[in-house]
Amino acid sequence: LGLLGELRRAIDSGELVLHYQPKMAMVSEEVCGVEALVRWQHPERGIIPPALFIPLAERTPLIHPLTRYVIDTALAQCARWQAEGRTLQVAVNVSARNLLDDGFVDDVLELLVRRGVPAACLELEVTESAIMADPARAQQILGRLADAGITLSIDDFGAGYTSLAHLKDLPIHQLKIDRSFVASMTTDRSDALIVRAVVELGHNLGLTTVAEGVEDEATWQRLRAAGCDLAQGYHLARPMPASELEGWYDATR
Ligand code: G
Ligand code: G
Ligand code: MN
Ligand code: NA
Repeated sequence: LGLLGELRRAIDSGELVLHYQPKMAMVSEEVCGVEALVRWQHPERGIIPPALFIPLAERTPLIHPLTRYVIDTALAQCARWQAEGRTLQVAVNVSARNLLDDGFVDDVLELLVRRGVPAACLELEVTESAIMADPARAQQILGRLADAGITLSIDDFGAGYTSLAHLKDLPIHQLKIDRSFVASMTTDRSDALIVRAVVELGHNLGLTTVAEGVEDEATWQRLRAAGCDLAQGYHLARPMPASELEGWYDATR
């Protein structure tokens, strides 16, 4: 049995666990939410990172129950945090194949109702390539999700090739600037210019801008000076299990 064959069982038996990485507002330094990142706690192979099994799952219908499981688990966690007075929006990564699935929107709305979580507490991150796979359809699906009150972000922005014509018409709220630009903005003048241009583009389109992969204080300062709204990265915190995230979050308040 290859990894893929084992994955179905792994989803059902709770071997997939979520780690959470915080996002912080750059001016107020308030933690506004977390990104859920899945890991596979394999009984024999140890922890398997998502890069090793998500691409496999994406080639099969297995990505549907997998994404549903991740959203449901993140929403259940969000509901617990809310009950404990921790106001954290949770972001989940969504694959192209999820967006093209007829049942996706209804599934997400049903999970929100079942977990009793307001739609505003959920963010979905979609890559540019997922949107460009079928822009008209993506626009329609994203429109239904946005109408329901879910926050929508374009992940890894700048790494793909969203045409600006599409970007203008997409019902999205945030641009997450790809970490390849962010990581080198203190050493590479072009990357610094690109980051500033994306922040400006985002703001001109009425979008919140998020820098991912912020690894040091110098990068944080540059981003803040550029007017970037939110930051995420090792400089703040690594992705952590829920219990660890709670300790970290409580210490920032
Ligand atoms: O956590 P890590 O940096 O190893 O994640 C590697 C990649 O896996 C990232 O591109 C991330 O977006 C993706 N990823 C992590 N969790 C999920 C998930 O639940 N669903 C999807 N589709 N991708 C995920
Ligand atoms: O593609 P996506 O943006 O969803 O990927 C998120 C991935 O980026 C996660 O796997 C996470 O572990 C990783 N990540 C988060 N912060 C940093 C960082 O500061 N530096 C690097 N190199 N990777 C990061
Ligand atoms: Mn992401
Ligand atoms: Na990203």
